[in-house]
Amino acid sequence: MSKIALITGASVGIGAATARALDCLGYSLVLMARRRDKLENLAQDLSSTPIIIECDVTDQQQLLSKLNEIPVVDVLVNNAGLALGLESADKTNWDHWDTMIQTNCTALAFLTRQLLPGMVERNQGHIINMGSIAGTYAYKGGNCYGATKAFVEQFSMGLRSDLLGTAIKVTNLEPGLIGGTEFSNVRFEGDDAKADATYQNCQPMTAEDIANTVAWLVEQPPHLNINRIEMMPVCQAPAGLAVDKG
Ligand code: 8X3
Repeated sequence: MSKIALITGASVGIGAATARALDCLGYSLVLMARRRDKLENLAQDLSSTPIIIECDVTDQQQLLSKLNEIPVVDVLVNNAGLALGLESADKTNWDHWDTMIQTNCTALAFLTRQLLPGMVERNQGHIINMGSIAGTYAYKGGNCYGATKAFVEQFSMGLRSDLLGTAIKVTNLEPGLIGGTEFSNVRFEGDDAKADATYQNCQPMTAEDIANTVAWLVEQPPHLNINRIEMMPVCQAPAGLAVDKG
């Protein structure tokens, strides 16, 4: 019987690419996202029919009502997340911060909390959390987004601690700059010029680069847990601390 992977934020970007990659490995998929039409389009590309769960991960009541549609999950890819804005912390829009905290932290923890008891009972599972290099390295305007991803990193390591003694794996995957997805368009609220400028004169990673890494992760032998993977394109590096001499 094929293994089952649940991917949140599966409609586009890393989520959709991960669905394709795990489909190639023979996984049965549970695809969760708000936009059913995009999930249905994605389903056309897959070799087996996925379970489609139209759900806003930040809506806990809605999510609870969908839990009975979710079968026993072997791999949970907590991918749903977003960055909003790049303003300085003193000028930022509070709603942006609130939405990032609700989506990147609260929803991720909530869904994990729902599925974890079953994984522990079966002594089987792999939780792959989508972190970010922004959780480790601060950059201007990264403020709350980076903090949410630091939460994801520490949450992942906390899960590792709690799950010691079980066969359940936890990995925090921490990508840097990725092009060709909605990420920057969402961050800049549809300002395509700003989004495009992010990738000018550099070659960012692709959603497929990250999906291939997820596929590699789930292929590792049972005794091996990859705690964290940090990924950047060659054109990106942690460029050191800033000093204001003005
Ligand atoms: C986003 C990574 O480098 O675009 O998670 O800030 S970066």
